[in-house]
Amino acid sequence: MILMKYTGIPVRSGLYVVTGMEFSGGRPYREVVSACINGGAGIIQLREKTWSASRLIQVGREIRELTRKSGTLFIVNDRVDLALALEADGVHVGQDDLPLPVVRKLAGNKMIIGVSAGNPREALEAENNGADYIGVGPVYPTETKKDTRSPRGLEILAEIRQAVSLPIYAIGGIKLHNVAPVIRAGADGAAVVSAVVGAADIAAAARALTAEIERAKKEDSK
Ligand code: TZP
Ligand code: MG
Repeated sequence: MILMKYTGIPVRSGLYVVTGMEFSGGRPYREVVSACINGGAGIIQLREKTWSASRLIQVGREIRELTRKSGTLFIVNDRVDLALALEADGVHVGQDDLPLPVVRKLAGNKMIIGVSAGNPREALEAENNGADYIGVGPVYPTETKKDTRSPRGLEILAEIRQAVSLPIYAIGGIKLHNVAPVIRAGADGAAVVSAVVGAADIAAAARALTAEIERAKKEDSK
């Protein structure tokens, strides 16, 4: 179980689900998020790049309600203003978003801040500037994010693991069949979009991934 440095909030599991409505076939947000939670996701991130602020707030409120009831962490992608307005547990920023010190100033010390890092230098900088966790990716090739860098591979994940002590979530092309190696390479958890929100049975997909992550972690600690 991972503890976030500032908040001390425990995370239910190593599965981090990032939303993306275009992958979930028109199913209502409430249904998708409830299924992720029922399947054991520890973190849900609201990530809808094309949505207006008003739609994000509307759906964010529903997610806040569902995540709060279940003890699941709720993270908002990119927007610290929306994260604050929604009383989310945290915000996730990339290298081209507001710089971490600025986000920390706005968010205060009670909010989780996750930062995307693609190499050890970015990861160390995030750690030194007070990030709570690092997202590393894309580890494997992915069709979900078009503007992303080339796949980082398990080697860079392992290098980043050596460089920082923060919790690491690997992302990008992670599926049930290839999640164990990312845990073995040093990730504390796996962040996925299509493998869960694109599944026919979202809860079952989340449950299987959660179990596989936990199995790989146990194997790792033997
Ligand atoms: N950041 C790096 S890869 C990615 C994001 C948001 C998309 C991951 O999606 P999928 O479907 O799990 O490959
Ligand atoms: Mg971003």
